Amino acid sequence: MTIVSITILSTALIFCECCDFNISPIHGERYISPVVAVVSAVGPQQCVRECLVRNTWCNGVNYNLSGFVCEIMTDINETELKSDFFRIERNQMTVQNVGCLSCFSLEKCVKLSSNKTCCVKDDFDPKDCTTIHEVLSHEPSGLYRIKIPALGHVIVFCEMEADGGGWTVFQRRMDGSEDFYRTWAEYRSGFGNLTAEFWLGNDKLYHLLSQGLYELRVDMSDFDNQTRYVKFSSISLGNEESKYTITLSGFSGNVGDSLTYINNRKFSTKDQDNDMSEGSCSVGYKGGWWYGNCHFTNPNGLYLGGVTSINAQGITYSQWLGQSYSLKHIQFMVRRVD
Ligand SMILES: [Ca+2]
Repeated sequence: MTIVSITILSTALIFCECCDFNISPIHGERYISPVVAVVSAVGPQQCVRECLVRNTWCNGVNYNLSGFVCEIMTDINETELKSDFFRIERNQMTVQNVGCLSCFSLEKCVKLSSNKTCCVKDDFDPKDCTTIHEVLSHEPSGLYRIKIPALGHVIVFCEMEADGGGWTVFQRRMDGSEDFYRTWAEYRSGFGNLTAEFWLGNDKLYHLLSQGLYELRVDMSDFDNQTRYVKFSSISLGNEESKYTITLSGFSGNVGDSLTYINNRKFSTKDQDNDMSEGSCSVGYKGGWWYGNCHFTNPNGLYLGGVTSINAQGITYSQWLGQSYSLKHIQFMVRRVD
C-alpha cells in the first residue's frame, strides 16, 4: 500500500487537461489547521477547482491520494508530514486560462480541439435539493437548478443548513413584499421571488413530491423572534385533477398541531372553491390553501404584521399564537427520505 502511494506521489505533477492550469503539490505534507470543508470522492484536479471556486477564503488544499479526499483550508501557516497526502497552496495554482473558473460547480470544463475551453453542463441532474446536498454537502443555502423529469429544469431555493440540510423550499413569507391573494392558475404555476416571498407552484410541488417519499418541515417566527417548527414524516400531493389533494402524516414539533387538519383536503383559491364550507374560505381568509371549513393555519393569508383585530385572515397558526396574530416569518420545505 505504501509503495503504491509513493509511486503515485512521485509522478503526481498534476496537469489539468480540461482546465489549462498547472499546479505544484508538496508531497507527503498537509496543512494542520482546522479543515473548513471536505469534498470526498474527487480527483486532484477537481480538488484544485473546489479551491478556486472558493477563491475568497480557500488558501490551500490537502489531498489524500489513498482516500480521494480533498480538504479545503483557510489557514495554511502550519504543516505536518503525512505520507499519503500532498498539499497545494492557492498561490501555486497558476491558472493559464481563467475561462474555466467561470464554470458553475455543476458544470464541466472541456478543452475543445481549437485549444479553447468551455463550460458544459455536467451529467449531474439532481432531482431535488436532497440529492444536491448528498453530493455537495458543503454548499450553502441558495438557488440551485434541479431537473424534474416531467417539467425539465427548475430553479429552486435549497435550505442546506437547517435540520441537516437538503430541503427544497416551496413557500416563504417574511416581509409582506408579495401578494398571495391570487388565482388558481397563479398558484398552479407559482409566483414571487425565490430568495424572498414565494409560492413554488402546485404543479412543481406535485411533480417534485411524485419522485419519492418526502418529509415536511415548517419553520415559523413571531415579531419577538421566538421560533417554532413542526414536521411531518410524510407529505404527498395529488395532481391538478385531484385539486392537488394533500396527504400528511407523522406530526412532530415544538408547538401544537394546526396542520393535520389539511390532510386529504383539496386546494382552493379565490376563483376555485374546493373547500368544505358553504362559502369560499379562500375569499373569506384571503389566501390560496388546503382549506376545510375553514382553517387552523393560514400561511398564504394577509401579511398583517403581528397582533391584529382581523380574525384569521393573517398568516396565523392557531395552536401557537391564535387566529389574531399574523406571523413574521413562515417557511415550508420538503426533503426526500427514501
Ligand atoms: Ca365552499
